[in-house]
Amino acid sequence: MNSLKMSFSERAKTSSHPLTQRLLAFMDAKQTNLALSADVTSSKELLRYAEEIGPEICLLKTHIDILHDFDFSVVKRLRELADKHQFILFEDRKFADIGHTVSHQYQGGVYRIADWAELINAHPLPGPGIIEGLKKIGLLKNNGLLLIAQMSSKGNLMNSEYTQQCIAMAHAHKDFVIGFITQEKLLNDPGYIHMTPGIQIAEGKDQLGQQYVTPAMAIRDRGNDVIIVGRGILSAPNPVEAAKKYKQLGWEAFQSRLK
Ligand code: S5P
Repeated sequence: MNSLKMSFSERAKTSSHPLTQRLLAFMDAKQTNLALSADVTSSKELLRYAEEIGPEICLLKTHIDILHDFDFSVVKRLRELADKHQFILFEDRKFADIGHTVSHQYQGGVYRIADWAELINAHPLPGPGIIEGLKKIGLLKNNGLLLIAQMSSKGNLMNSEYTQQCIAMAHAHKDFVIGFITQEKLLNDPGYIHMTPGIQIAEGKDQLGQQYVTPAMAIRDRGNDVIIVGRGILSAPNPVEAAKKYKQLGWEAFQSRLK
């Protein structure tokens, strides 16, 4: 069956990964395929957005290392808000080193990412060892991994051969890799989730190479599942209203592809 035509709850049944099942269930129940990229530098702001925008999203993406006032109580509170509002926590750490090193970066250090972020991402560039290093830590906790198969930024080096190798690496670790960061749907397996950044209401770009497409282009035309929105929401005059708008646009685009 064409996975583009399936509801998220139907797709949940095709995956044995508890995180995939939970994410797809949230999406279906809350009728949202919106992820907030909460790229802010103060923990107060981060927690405020999680509380206020939490009801609109299926997933909250952090760059925890850009907080100027991090301490572990912030992620404890974030976890409480994720459970209260039913969204997944995704730390956008973009691991990119050998397996041994990433296992420490994931489990330890100041951030102890594996303890609170059920979802992380990695560049497959170093080879399968990076997945093995992360999986060693994450699998026992029922965490999951997204492989970065394509990027939104202009001039990035990920050609189609790289993307294909990334898909092959995902298949070899289907117990831990739950999907991709990508600009387009990569394969028809309903168990993989395609998440896409570089989204704003209108097409465009920023001053540093970021390129934007609209929610409809990303979801309806290119077959992605989740839109990841940062400044489109955070820089709006009213971020909560903006989040509601993106939620509506993302969901309408998803509905239109079911027809
Ligand atoms: O290809 C990518 C992959 C990612 S994860 N392009 C991206 O922009 N991202 C992330 O998505 C980026 O690190 C940032 O946190 C977010 C986009 O933010 P926006 O403000 O441009 O919407």
